[in-house]
Order: sequence, then structure tokens, then C-alpha cells
Amino acid sequence: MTDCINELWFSANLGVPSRKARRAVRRAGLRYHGAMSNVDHRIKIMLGDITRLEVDAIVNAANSALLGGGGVDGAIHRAAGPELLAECRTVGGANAGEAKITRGYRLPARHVIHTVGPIWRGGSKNEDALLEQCYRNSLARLVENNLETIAFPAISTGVYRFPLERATRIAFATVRDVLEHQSSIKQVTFCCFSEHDLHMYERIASESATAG
Ligand code: AR6
Repeated sequence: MTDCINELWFSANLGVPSRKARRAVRRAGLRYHGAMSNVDHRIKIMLGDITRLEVDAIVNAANSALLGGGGVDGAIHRAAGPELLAECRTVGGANAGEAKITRGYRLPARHVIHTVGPIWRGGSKNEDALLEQCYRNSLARLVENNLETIAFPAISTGVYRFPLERATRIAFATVRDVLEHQSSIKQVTFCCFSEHDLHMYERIASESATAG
């Protein structure tokens, strides 16, 4: 099933999916989203480990110390090696919603953009706006550094307990809005770490493509 979905989105990036991809998608019980807009064809959804992606920058869902942790943060630091922690020590931490860039060291990605998602506290503590800022500021760091491709994990939806559907809607709305104004960004990948997350992203992608 995962291969089918990857094939759909890979094909979608190139334009209209092949007949083989559309058949695979139907067999998997998923929808083909139709012709992609100029924004949608630059968005890719995949299932996998973000530390293995060869993109200009991967985003780390960090904490405000920016000195490593569990979840995707731990995986990124393990894969990048101790040089990443050494550079992070010079960066000085970050507040929720901010994003700071370092090199990628032993990662296939050239850079890491460290952003601090909000901890979910029921929704009345500015969590939505802070999560939106994570996406906006990460993409701003990408553009400032003349980089073109980026991959995001599902920021805040793990240890920080932000509800997945709500977070996914914010991720799509923000990325689509930025892409409409930033033609220099060539590809934004949403890297899901479970089939459950992948299906949520697939559903919201189809809704937001229809709405847009
Ligand atoms: N590739 C892609 N996604 C991953 C990977 C991976 N290798 N590993 C985990 N995820 P979390 P948060 C997914 O908890 O909620 C850390 O300790 C994971 O399944 O990593 O923003 C930091 O230091 C989930 O969908 O980040 C902070 O203290 C998503 O990444 C705190 O956790 C985010 O889950 C940040 O919490």
C-alpha cells in the first residue's frame, strides 16, 4: 500500500499520474486527486524515516533547548552525529514557533531546520498560531538560504500531543499559502512515520486540493 501511495505522489509531482499508478491507487482503496495545481504538484506525501531523505533541508521537531531529545529529534541527532549537537550548542535555543538552521553533517540532507512546536494544552494557549509559525519560519529559513527542497515531520503531534487532524490541516494550509507566493521552493515533502498519519495526510491533501 505504501508503495502505491508513493507512486501516486511521485507521479503527481511530474504531472498527471500514470495509468499504472491510478490502478494501484484504486486497488489500495484510495482516491486520485485529479490534475494538480501549481501548488499541489510541489507537495509530496510519503511514509518513511526523515533522516534518510536527500533534500536540501529536513525539519526537526525540537524542544526549546535545541540540544536533542526523543522522537524525530533523537533520530536526527543520532543520524547526523555529534557535530550537529556541537553546532546546536552555538545556536542558543529557540522559542515555540521559531526556526533555526544548521548544517546536516552525516545526514543525506544538507541542512537541518530546527523548529519548536507548541505543547498541546487544550487549544486555548495559542497552539494553532504557534504551529503555523513553525511551518512559516521553517520555509523562511529555506528561502533565505537559497534552498529549494524541504521535508517536514508531523511537528508537535508526538510527545507534544497536538491533535493530528488539526495539526495536519494547519500544515497544509500554511504550506500551500507560502508556496503560492514563493516560486523558489521546488518541493515540500510531508514525511509520515506511520500508516495512520499517512492516511490522515492523504485525506487532508485531497480536501485542501479540492477547496483550493
Ligand atoms: N522520521 C519521521 N518522523 C518521525 C521520525 C522519523 N525518524 N521519528 C518520529 N517521527 P515527536 P513533537 C514522528 O514526538 O511532538 C522530542 O523529545 C512521530 O511519529 O518527535 O514535536 C523533542 O526533543 C510524530 O509523528 O515531536 C521535544 O522535546 C512526529 O515525528 C519533543 O519530542 C513528531 O513527534 C517534541 O515533540
